[in-house]
Amino acid sequence: MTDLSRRHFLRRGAALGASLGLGGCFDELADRDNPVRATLAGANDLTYAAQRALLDHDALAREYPASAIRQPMRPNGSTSPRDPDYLNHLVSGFETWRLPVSGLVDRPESFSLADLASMPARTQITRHDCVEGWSCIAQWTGVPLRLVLDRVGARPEARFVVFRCFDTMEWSPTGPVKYYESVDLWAARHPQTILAYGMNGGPLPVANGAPLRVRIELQLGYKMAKYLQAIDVTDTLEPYGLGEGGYWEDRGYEWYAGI
Ligand SMILES: Nc1nc2c(c(=O)[nH]1)N[C@H]1C(S)=C(S)[C@@H](COP(=O)(O)O)O[C@H]1N2
Ligand SMILES: [Mo]
Repeated sequence: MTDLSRRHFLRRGAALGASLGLGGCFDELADRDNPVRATLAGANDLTYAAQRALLDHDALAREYPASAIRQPMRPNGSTSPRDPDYLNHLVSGFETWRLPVSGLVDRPESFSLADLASMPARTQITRHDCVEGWSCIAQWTGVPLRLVLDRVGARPEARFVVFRCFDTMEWSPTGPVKYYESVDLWAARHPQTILAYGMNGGPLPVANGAPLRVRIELQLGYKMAKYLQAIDVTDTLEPYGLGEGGYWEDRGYEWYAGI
């Protein structure tokens, strides 16, 4: 399949999803023969270059009306981190939680939730597609990541933004293996890429990543790191995890998870 016909197929898949009347989460995709599922699986073949060629910053992921929101947003992966530093923040209502944004930046800064909430906000109702084959529509509110990158002064040589998370996925002989993710600066600066502190009109629930998670609406669910602990601006992914750019990427998933 050429990239263009694959793109066409993707659009058909999205339309099919919409025509099923999916006002929220659905599990029809659990059916291995479902074409939407094939679309999601095939999305991993959409190369980075192909999507970049077809999309520019004005191309947005589809946004939905409020009537499409599913309450609550179906949680997945870590839903209740037991890590002591996370639990300390949780019991104190994230009062002293700060998000350090550092690395290849001119003005490293640690942001409190109040700092982030005082910056211009964006609210969007989008469909989250998990690679496992389910989707869920929710409303997200947060600060565009590009505003944060501009404030810290991301340097021109920066290539990636790495999201480091509180939650331990497993233990290795050298200690806890924490969830992490990364995107390139293009995706980081996309208008719908936000650091979300709000969901469906309320604060972000713990199950969905409190106090802060990223939304990257043109990519699959596993890119959308929850329980953010720190953000690094970098020119290499090598020092993180096994070097593939994310917890799941280190275990074989595609780094560029376009939908
Ligand atoms: N820190 C962290 N982020 C994560 C995960 C996780 O286990 N830990 N799971 C990912 C996956 S696979 C999905 S589908 C989404 C689920 O987000 P939700 O719980 O809001 O549905 O979070 C992603 N981000
Ligand atoms: Mo997922």
